[in-house]
Amino acid sequence: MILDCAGKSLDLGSPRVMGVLNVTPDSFSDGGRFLDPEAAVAHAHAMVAEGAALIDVGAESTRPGAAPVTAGEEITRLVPVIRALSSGLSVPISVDTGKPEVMRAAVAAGAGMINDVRALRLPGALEAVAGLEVPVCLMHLQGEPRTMQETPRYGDVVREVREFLAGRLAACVSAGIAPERVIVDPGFGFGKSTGHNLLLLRHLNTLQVLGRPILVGLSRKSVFGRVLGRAVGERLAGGVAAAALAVWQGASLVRAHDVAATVDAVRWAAAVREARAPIADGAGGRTRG
Ligand code: PT1
Repeated sequence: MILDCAGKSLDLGSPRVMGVLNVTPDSFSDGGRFLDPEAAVAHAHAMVAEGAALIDVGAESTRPGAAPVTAGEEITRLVPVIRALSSGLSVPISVDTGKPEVMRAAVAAGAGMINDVRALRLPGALEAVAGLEVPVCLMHLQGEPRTMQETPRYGDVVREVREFLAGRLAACVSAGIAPERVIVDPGFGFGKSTGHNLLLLRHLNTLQVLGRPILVGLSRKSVFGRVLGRAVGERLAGGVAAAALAVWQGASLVRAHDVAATVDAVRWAAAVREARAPIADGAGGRTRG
């Protein structure tokens, strides 16, 4: 499946890595490092050289407890970086935002995808995306970013996340957004306990009934701290293992900070997933389709 991201194509025929580019003063793992547009552009190019198929630029930190940002501030931080990237970068740029005015400004500056952790639930967001011609990632989030980790509650987390995403996909279609433009994401770490996150990864394959590509973001998240006892700078091996398991379960896109290592994990998991027994009839090593 090939997605058209404002003229740049994203080939999901095999799973890919989305590199994270934060232009925030307070991101949980690299806050403030890429606020300077030149440093941000250099980091994006480095991630593409490491094999990223897409760069996700965000100016609003949505990790638990992060401070809200106005649309004007988001636009001020994002637009110079997106402008600089869209001309020089071979891969598409996605913009991590829920605000309709930011979506429009980012696409006008050259972004080719919307990544919305609120799944187009802010007023005007569905209409904004309907009026743009780019793919959109719908993510599940329980509650509000600031307080979502206080009391995550589910009966059956896997089923509730799947039904939420099915509902948002239907809302997109009603708003005039073709389902072929939609990617879905269970939202690891967004209003989920350790057990909820583990169950969602264990049963990620059940999201395949939605018929849309699956994106996952686990890179450096606190669930690795809770399960493995690792600080934020020590979560690479856990993240790589999680990326492989996600691809094994059908994920098409893995959002990650550590691109080179994640690309190897994703390619390895895909190679094993696609392995087929040779036909034992003298077919000379050709494999079953
Ligand atoms: C994600 C994602 C995202 N994650 C998509 N976009 C973040 N589509 C930002 C923690 O527990 O998974 N999918 N955009 C980052 N969010 C978090 C959440 C960061 C939780 C850290 C934690 O540490």
